[in-house]
Amino acid sequence: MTDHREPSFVPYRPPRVPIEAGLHRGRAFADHLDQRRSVRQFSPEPVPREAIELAVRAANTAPSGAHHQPWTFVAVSDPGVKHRIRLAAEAEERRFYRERDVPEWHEALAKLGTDEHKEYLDVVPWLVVVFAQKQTPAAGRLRKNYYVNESVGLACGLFIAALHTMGLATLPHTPSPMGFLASILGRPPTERPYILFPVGYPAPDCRVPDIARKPLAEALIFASVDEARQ
Ligand code: IYR
Repeated sequence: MTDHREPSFVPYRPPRVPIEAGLHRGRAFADHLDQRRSVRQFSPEPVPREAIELAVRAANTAPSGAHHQPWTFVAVSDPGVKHRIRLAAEAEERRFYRERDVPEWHEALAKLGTDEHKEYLDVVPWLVVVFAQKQTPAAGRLRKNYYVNESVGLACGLFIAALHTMGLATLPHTPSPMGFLASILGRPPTERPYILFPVGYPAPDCRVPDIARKPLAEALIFASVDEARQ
């Protein structure tokens, strides 16, 4: 027996933004995001819990497959838990940097100057670990989720943008494999670790790799009907 809920609709009347004002805002928003850099040197200065709540509120607005919102954000400030995460992440990273035979990958990372040392995992005031829910317990059963990677990725993008708006920095850190995060944080088997975000202010002497964004002309193509037909 299938349980189809009747769709229910409410009015949606966002304020109409005049085109010039919209472009002005769009430019300011793109310029603002263009100032963001991923950071690996953080200040130990505290960050209020509300900042984490606000960033996750923003993330939680992401569109998602069937509106299942298949994410869980786990925020950690306890120094003992952060340290356990650091030790486990560094163990995985040591294997990656020293033992994994993926020369092309290692070469691609050379410009970032990364290695297995992840001191920032101890230094930052918060670690936020995002989990992707393959399934979600609902009404006494496991509900299947759809487009989980896309949905959680969209939520993470909004999370990063919200942190940047608050003057906070982060880094999408993905030690591989990340199973240790599920056991340290006691997450159920329906969830898999997706990205580990250290969150804090950049250190006063923070430096970032000297790399540039690709030009818009490479990121955006206005396809013409003629080209599309060929
Ligand atoms: N997870 C490792 C390696 C790494 C992988 C990618 I792809 C990067 O863009 C950066 C680093 C680390 O954090 O060092």
